[in-house]
Amino acid sequence: MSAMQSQDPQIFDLIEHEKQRQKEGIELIPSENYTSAAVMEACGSILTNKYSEGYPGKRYYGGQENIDQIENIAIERAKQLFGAEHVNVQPYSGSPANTAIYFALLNFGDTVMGLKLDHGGHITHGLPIAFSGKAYNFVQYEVNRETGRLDMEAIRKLALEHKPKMIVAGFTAYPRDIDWKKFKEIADEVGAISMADISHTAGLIAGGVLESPVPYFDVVMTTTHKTLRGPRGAIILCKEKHAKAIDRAVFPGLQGGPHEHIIAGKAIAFSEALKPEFKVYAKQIQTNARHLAEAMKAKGFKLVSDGTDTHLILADLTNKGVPGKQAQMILDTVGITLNKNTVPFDTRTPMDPSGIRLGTPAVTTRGMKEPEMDMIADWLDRVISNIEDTALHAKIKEEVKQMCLKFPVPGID
Ligand code: DSN
Repeated sequence: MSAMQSQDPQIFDLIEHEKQRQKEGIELIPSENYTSAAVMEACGSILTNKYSEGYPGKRYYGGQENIDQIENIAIERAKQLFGAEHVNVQPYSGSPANTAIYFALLNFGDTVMGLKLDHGGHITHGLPIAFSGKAYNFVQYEVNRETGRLDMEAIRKLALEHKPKMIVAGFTAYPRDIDWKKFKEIADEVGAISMADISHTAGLIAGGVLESPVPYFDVVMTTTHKTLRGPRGAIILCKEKHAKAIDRAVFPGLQGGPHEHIIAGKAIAFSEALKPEFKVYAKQIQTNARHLAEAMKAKGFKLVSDGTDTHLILADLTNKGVPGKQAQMILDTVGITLNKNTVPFDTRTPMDPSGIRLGTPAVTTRGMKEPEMDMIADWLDRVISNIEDTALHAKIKEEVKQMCLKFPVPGID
């Protein structure tokens, strides 16, 4: 019996049920993944006991001889993986990382440009009710109504009009590749700092499938747990000239003691992403997403931007007559997990939007390929086209489970 099982059976049982859910279901939330057993061991290690405010070689507490080495290894591996001049591995997660970047390089009230949340941006990219939207004067750009894609000329015009101090690119619900060079050109033209949030696509960039903003941009950040497949957390990469400001903003500006158990997990994930097999994984994520997108289109799904270049698909279910919330709820009951999502120019509300967002990082980690993508498209179609048919849902739930059990889950099986 494990220590947790005997001491706290209530939590133990819930984790066991969650294990079962993760094994028997299809995980399509595009920001989720299955991290390796090695990463999980680091995150569950005795490193959680240690405080280490400061940076390697400049800490406030004693006993740092091992911690400093771990953090330095994480930094060096991240630099190598992304070709970055400077890396801070301490941000607790994506939102604190973005906040630290703004705190480092802007003054409160400065004008910043970011993509609107319901067009694929993030709450930290200037949502009016969020800290970003309250502390800074965010001017929000949109995608084009007809194409569902960024209109770089419209973005340039907005930048020329508002002269932002920073332009934020990189998104959470945008299925297409991003023209980093063009964004950088626009930023340079108006004298803005260029900031890229590659939280969703970092694994595809590290795996060489998508172009990287790191050579061009002043600052780039990513969470470490999405396509990058590491532990929950984030890192900030920047040009050397911003290094001091970024480090000071993370600590002591915004955070206290870094989570060194997670930093150890990040270091392990970076070494995994540096291996040749990660390139194969990244390519297959994209191949699976493209295949799934085409298979969904063949079943009459309407996709925002008509497809994907990445790991992510955004479907507008208006033509299917099923709102995103209901689709998410019913798909949950058959073991298919994805999330309801607004689509650009949505006429419904964020809590009950028109769309669903799905992606392939987790299913690709399990080894699923094109034939399984066809099966997934078929199940999505049968469930959504028969949203009230509980007998059919029960049958599909069993089919989903039988397929899933053929594909091991790293860290569980
Ligand atoms: N929650 C993340 C996502 O799902 O994209 C963004 O913070």
